[in-house]
This record gives sequence, C-alpha cells and structure tokens, in this order.
Amino acid sequence: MKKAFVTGITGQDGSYMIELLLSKGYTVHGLIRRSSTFNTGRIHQTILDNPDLVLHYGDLSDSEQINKIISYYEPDEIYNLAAQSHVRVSFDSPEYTGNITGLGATRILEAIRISNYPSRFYQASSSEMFGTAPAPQDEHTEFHPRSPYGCAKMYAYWMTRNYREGYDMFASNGVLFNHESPRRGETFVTRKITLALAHILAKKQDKLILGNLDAQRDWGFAPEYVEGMWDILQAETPGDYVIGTGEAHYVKDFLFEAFSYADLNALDYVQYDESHMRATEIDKLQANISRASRSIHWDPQIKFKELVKIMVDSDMRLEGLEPIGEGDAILKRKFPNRWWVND
Ligand code: NAP
Ligand code: G4F
Repeated sequence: MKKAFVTGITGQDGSYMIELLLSKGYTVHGLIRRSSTFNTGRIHQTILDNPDLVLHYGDLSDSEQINKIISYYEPDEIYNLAAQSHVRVSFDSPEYTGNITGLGATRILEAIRISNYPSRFYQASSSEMFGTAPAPQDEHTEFHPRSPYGCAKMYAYWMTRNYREGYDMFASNGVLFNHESPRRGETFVTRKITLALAHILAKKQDKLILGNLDAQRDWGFAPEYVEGMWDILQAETPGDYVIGTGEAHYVKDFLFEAFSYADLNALDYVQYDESHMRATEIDKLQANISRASRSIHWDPQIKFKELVKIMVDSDMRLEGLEPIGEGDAILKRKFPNRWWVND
C-alpha cells in the first residue's frame, strides 16, 4: 500500500487530492493547521469515513514538524498544496507569502533530502509565474511574475528544479492555471460571483462588488487538475508540466455567463470597488497544454460554460434553492464514476 503526505488538505485542491488518493488505496498523511475555529469544512466527511487518513498538526513555517513527519513515515509521494494562495492578499502580506508559499517548499525538499528516502515530490506551481509573458504560455515561456505570490511561487518552482538536478530527486512542478469548483474559496472571483448570484436569488444580497473585469484567465475544473497532479508523479521521470484548458475568458464573461444562466442581467447588480484592484495585474493567462496531453495523457473534459453551470447549480443548492440543473447533468454525464464524494 502506498503512503502519501499532502499539505494544504483543508483547501480546495487538498480536499480533492486526499479523496483521490484514498480512492486509490493510499494511506494518506495530511498536514493541518491548528485553528481556534473549525477549518475542516471541506474534509469533514472524508475524515469520518476514512481510518487511512492520518492528520498531523503543523505549519509550513515549522521545519521541525515537517522533518519529523517525512523521516518517520517515509511517504512514497508528497504533494505540497499548502500556500498563502490569494494573489491580492499577497500584496498586503508579501513577507508572509514568501515565507509560506516560497520557503515552505524548500523546507519540504530539504526534509526529503535529509530523510534519504526516495519520496516523489509535487510542487503546486502556478500560472501566476508567467505574469506579463504573452499568451499562450507553456513550459518554455519565460516567467515575469506580477505579484509577491507569483514571485514566491517562482522561487519554489526553481528550488524544486534545483533539488531535482542537484540531488537527483524525483521532484516535479505542475504549473497549473486557475481551477475552480464548488469548493473554491469564497474570495476568489469565480466563487465570489456564483455565491453572490445564489444569495441574490435567495434575496439575501442585492449587490456584487468586484474589481477588474477585463483580465482574462484560463479556468478549469479542480477535480480534473488534481488527477493531473497525480499523473505527474506517476510519470517515469520527473519534470515540469503546464496544466490548463487552453481557453482564456474575461472575468466579465464569467460574470455574464453565470447571471444569464439564472436569467438575470449582471449589470443590475454589479458595482466596482477599487479595493479589489492590484498594484500590478496580469492581463491574460492561457495555457498551451501540448506537453501534458502528449506525455501524461492529461486532457480536461470541463470547459468554461460547463464550469460556470456546475458552480452556479452547486451554490444554489447550498442556499436551499432548486438548482437550474444543467451543471448537475453535465457532472453526471461526464463523471459517472466520480471519485470525489463530498459535494
Ligand atoms: P486554498 O484553497 O487557498 O488552500 C490553501 C491550503 O493551504 C489550505 O489548506 C490552507 O490551510 C493551507 N495553508 C495556508 N497557509 C498555511 C501554512 N502556513 N501552513 C500550512 N498550511 C497552510 O488553495 P487551492 O486553490 O486549493 O490551491 C492549492 C495550491 O495550488 C496552492 O499552493 C495554490 O497556491 C496553488 N495553485 C492554485 C491554483 C488554483 O487556481 N486553485 C492554481 C495554481 C496553483 P487553512 O485551511 O488552514 O487556511
Ligand atoms: O480569482 P482570482 O483572485 O484569481 P487569480 O488572481 O488569478 O489567482 C488564482 O489563480 C492562480 C493561477 O493563475 C493561482 F495560483 C492563485 O493561487 C489563485 O488560485 O482573480 C482572478 C481575476 C484577477 O484578474 C482579479 O483582479 O479576477 C479579478 N477580480 C475582479 N474582481 C477579482 C475581483 N478577484 C478577486 N479575488 N476578487 C474580486 O472581487
């Protein structure tokens, strides 16, 4: 039976990742932050259902705990999904973001090196590293990050490559473009829109306050991206892979698509507020996924309009409303044997 160690298990991707690994028969060790309130909303049922899930209190700033877990349990695979992952927040907390999102990866890499155990390592790298580089972006595109978050991710990316080259470690980067789901954090723009729409339909909210609507992002469906992370660690050799849908859409496209799916006009509800703007913005992210498609046979099934419907249906259900239903039908049709359980 394989053992995995996953950081960031309470987050969107971590919650899907532990469900995927458990469904494949892994014993999973997960790092979780101690919090004065519950931070296990996304993994509550998984904890109850799975004795093979072992939780360890810890923090990416605490190398002692990371060293102990890795040297004692000798995991076959390690997925570093923890981060201060909010780009806008990284402008307010650049040093903290560097410590966790950047140095956090180094702490794990060094713990693997010291343990002498051949754990395979996955680093959650980000399309934010591309910054102003012209779209579409791929594994050969030069990085030009535009946020403290992007800079921190770039440091972690290069440390992963350096440990691979210097110590012959199986250390890989997944350079993932934006991916969303019903479990997406409520302050990222897609979920903020779909949740606000559900609140508006439930008559609990009448305005949606947003920042820049003119940026373009390549949005995909998180459960598929988590499968891509696993595929990356099953490859014969370590390497770096771009994962995305290959399509770019404006923030305003997401907004109008979501509201028109619910038969509402977004212009009646949306307001602009400067506080959501960033000191430096990225105009366009769009993946070229040729390498992932060719080498690890990863190709996404869910594209933009389907993603919007899946998220709107889910947030309507969360608000006690009858979902419109097209999103639910897409999930049933495309993932009849889905391995994720909690939505
Ligand atoms: P997320 O929902 O924000 O989850 C972040 C996770 O990191 C949470 O479990 C959080 O714990 C944990 N964490 C934060 N600070 C920590 C610390 N100091 N020590 C230990 N754990 C800490 O992020 P996500 O969307 O799942 O993304 C997963 C990873 O992929 C992140 O590294 C992100 O930067 C990267 N990424 C995401 C995307 C995307 O579009 N989603 C794209 C590219 C790369 P709490 O629950 O306690 O806060
Ligand atoms: O949803 P966002 O905050 O995602 P962003 O900045 O692209 O970062 C996400 O994707 C990265 C991969 O490219 C990850 F690495 C990162 O961890 C995170 O998951 O913002 C998307 C766009 C931006 O252009 C932003 O300026 O939406 C714009 N936006 C407009 N109004 C807003 C808002 N973003 C947020 N969060 N909140 C708004 O009110």
